[in-house]
Amino acid sequence: MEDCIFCKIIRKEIPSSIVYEDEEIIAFKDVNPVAPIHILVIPKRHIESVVEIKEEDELLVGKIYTVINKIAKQENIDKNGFRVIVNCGKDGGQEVKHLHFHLIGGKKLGTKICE
Ligand code: DGP
Repeated sequence: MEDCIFCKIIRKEIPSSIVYEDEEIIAFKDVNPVAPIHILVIPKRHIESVVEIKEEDELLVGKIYTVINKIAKQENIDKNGFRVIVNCGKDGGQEVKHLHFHLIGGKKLGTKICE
């Protein structure tokens, strides 16, 4: 059993504000939102980061984007747009070692995508 904070959220050992869930994917509000909408979309399977994605995960990772599409509509940000960010590793600023997609929107975002 993974001793990872997001795995604990998946197992409901840590409370979170869940906005979407199916057998393979869960999405919940980020605890430190940087915009009015800031949701983390994650696979339930523990994949550490982008560099740990394997061929067998291709369908799952593709499905994450259709889930993001659904959530964007659900949260009413599909028309105005949003940003999807995946941090990877130390230089990428990844703090939680469980693959996650930040879905950020609900305001006009800055044009800088990195500093
Ligand atoms: P990253 O820097 O890409 O690894 O982003 C991790 C994000 O996870 C960060 O924006 C804060 C969020 N986060 C960390 N711990 C928790 C938690 O326990 N609950 C929720 N909802 N979000 C968390």
